Amino acid sequence: MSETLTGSPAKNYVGGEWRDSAGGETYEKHNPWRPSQVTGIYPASDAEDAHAAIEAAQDAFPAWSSLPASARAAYFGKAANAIEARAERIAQDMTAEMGKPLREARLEALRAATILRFAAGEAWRPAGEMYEPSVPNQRLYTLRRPLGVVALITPWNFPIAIPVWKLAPALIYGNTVVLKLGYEAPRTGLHVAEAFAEADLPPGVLNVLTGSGSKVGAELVRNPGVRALSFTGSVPVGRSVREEATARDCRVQLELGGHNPLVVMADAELDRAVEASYAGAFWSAGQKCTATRRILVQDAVYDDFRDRLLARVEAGKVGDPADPETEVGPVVNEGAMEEILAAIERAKGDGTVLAGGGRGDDDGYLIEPTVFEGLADDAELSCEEVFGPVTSLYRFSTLDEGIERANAVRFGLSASIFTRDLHAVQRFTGEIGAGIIHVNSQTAGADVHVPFGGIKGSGWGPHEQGRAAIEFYTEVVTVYQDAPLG
Ligand code: UN1
Repeated sequence: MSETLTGSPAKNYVGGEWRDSAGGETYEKHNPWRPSQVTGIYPASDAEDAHAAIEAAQDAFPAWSSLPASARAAYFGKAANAIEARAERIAQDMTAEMGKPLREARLEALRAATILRFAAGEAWRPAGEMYEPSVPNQRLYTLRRPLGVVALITPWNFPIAIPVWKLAPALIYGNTVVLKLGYEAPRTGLHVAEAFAEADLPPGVLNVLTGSGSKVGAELVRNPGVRALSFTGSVPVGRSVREEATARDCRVQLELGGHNPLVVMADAELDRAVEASYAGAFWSAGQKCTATRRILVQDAVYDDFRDRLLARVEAGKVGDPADPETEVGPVVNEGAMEEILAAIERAKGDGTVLAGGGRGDDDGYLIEPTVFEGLADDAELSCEEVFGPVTSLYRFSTLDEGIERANAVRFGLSASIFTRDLHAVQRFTGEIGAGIIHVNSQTAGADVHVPFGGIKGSGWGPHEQGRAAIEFYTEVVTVYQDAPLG
């Protein structure tokens, strides 16, 4: 049996058992800060493992879906306690395997427990509606029913929050789950399986697989046993998932990329806007779909803002992600680093580098926090998502221009405005093309109890999280219930 740094089993969790992959294949995960360090060896699952997981989930569905929701919720309380009890280990593992700075990893581990507690509360909320009938002696109402087996394909960049924010509503509404973890962060997600195992969740209700999207993910997309599929990841993969799964009438939800603007008006509290820009662009090394990719600053304060942002970049703590002071750590792997550096090199031909622009460590996959200016709105970096610590400054004059240029991308996930002007806020919240809008706060971040999701090219299907999650994980049926005549 392979062991992780923390000594827990590194296996799939299927039908309530810890299993190696059917084919016995494994893969090694390395630490992006010190790449010679192996953080664990994990099952390289394939279609056979997906079949076994789907079958286990199908077998578990009748009993799980007929439990009262409050009985399902009882497992959530225990699993949330188990996650809290091991939160520091989860955070350490997350930092070691995918490089998220420890201070953010700690918050994310606790956020997972909060999501479970919120979802447990859903057990006591109405799951249908009564209507006035059109005829005598009738009850007319809707029921929300679980779908069956749902598959969750999750990314490495929020390796516990995203799996949990998908599985929590899926399970509480009575579905059973096959969860595929991000290839680059299996250990973090396996902690969730361990927490539910400790909570004595019935076997097969939650099945967790590690491995690649092309092998295990692809089978979840095509297998007719999967009734609904929620995917967070890249635009091209998301689109092909949508094509294939919708063609077989599988319900699909996609959370994809972003190209999120932060607009600074001349009356903004500049230091606050600088802080939010730094956090939005560089925390987690910019590897969030909600990261700040474009900072649009009104003429009158542009130079002042730029100086303050560059001073903040200079003062930022960059390096070892396991140091709790570190704000910016490495990117996830060598391939990602090469891609980001290549995009930076190309952008040097389109604009000026004000800060960073290169690799920050000989060994770790660290990229210096990088700020561009002078890029045209149609330059590659102004339109395409580069998933790393890279952001650009743009100068604008009127609010109309700021909104129009902020909207001039195909994505629409999150957006921020910094201003004291209520008129500007009303215009921005009414017109900006984004599913998540922040006023005087950074573009990233997501509370557990409100909808999360993009518009335009950033997503597909109902939003996630909060009460909104009920839309994806249940089907509505309408019941005309006439009383017997006699
Ligand atoms: C956040 O900003 O805290 O993959 C969440 C992503 C998004 C989640 C962002 N789906 O980056």
